[in-house]
Amino acid sequence: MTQTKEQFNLSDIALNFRIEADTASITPYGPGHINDTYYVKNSNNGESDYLLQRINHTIFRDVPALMSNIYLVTTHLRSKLKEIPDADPDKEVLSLVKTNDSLYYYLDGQGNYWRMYKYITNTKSIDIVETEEQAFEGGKAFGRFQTLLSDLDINLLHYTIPDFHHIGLRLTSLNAALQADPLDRKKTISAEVEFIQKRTESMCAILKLGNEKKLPLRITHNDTKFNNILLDENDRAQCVIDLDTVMPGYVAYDFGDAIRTIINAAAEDEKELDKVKLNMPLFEAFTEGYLKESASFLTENEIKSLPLGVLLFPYMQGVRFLTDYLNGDTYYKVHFPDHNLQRTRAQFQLLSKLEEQYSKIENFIWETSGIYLNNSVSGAV
Ligand code: ADP
Ligand code: GN1
Ligand code: MG
Repeated sequence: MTQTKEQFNLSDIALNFRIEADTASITPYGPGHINDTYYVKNSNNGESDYLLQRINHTIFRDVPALMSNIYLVTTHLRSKLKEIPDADPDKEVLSLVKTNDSLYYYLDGQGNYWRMYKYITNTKSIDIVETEEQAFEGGKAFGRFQTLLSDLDINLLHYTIPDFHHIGLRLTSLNAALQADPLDRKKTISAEVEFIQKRTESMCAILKLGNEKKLPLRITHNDTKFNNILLDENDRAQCVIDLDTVMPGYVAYDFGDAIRTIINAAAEDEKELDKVKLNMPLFEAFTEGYLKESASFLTENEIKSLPLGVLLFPYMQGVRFLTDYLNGDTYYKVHFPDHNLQRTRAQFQLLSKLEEQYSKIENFIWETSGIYLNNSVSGAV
């Protein structure tokens, strides 16, 4: 589904939603790898624009369950923000638009699922973080997101993609792809396979802690790329977006995936590997923002697991990109034939750099958590 250029009558699809708009134009929008996003411009000046999204139901198999999660989470966040002075729930939480049938998704005649959000004006999302202020704001946004959701009943949430961050199963899928090798691509990736094999055991550390019940499951975002935060004109974090994968998970997953995109001076798919460098001040600023908001509810074991997440995420993304490369690029949108391989190499380069700085990363997280907890980190798990 992701690779074909399908034609849709977007204006007709938009008419199924209760929008107050004279639609001026509907145009493709955003850099996402999974869903298709369109910007719905309203010709009535001063009235809301919208975002229309076709949900990738090959990947998200149960769209009603997914939309139920998003409804639950946005409703909870909105009610929590109402209690916070100076917060503006209309700008700081995504607003879903109902269909004429009072649902939050529209199923078209071809079996495509669509949803609509209000467009939040005067915001931007960025792929590569430039300033420490942006990184700090991003940390606060994801920390606050987890904190505000920490009192929502986790059992109400569906797993929108089962075992999404289960590294053991990701490696099983890679092995299956290596066995099948439908496009005869295996011969070009022996260095990457060796890189993965060397680290298999250490990368299962978070899973192991979870299985031993040393880490609690929380409601986490699970796709904390920096571009899933909307920043306002002054670079203040305004709204956490892209809520498809909000479900139970470990906090280290969100922390690690965010650092993966913040600490890297280059793009996720950088071709010239010597441009992949660590920007430590951005890591530090994000960590400070994150712990400032979240340290009050994190356990000691959770704080200790955060650096493990920092290593796990470039590894896991590399494994996933490589698996998709072997399988013939069926999951991620690609823009040229070896795109997934290039992404893999950039992620593994990033991981190598992170490994060199691991003790610094670990120490910084630990020391910073102490500051925000007034040196009284809870020992409970
Ligand atoms: P994807 O899953 O494809 O990454 P996102 O939900 O992240 O899709 O949306 C794609 C882009 O659209 C985002 O990176 C952001 O720039 C923009 N965006 C998403 N939701 C909104 C919104 N409600 N208001 C303004 N911009 C938005
Ligand atoms: C996908 O949809 P998007 O682009 O935000 C992927 C994430 C990966 C990311 C890598 C549902 O996110 O898990 O981290 O690409 N989303 C899904 O850029 O697989
Ligand atoms: Mg996104």
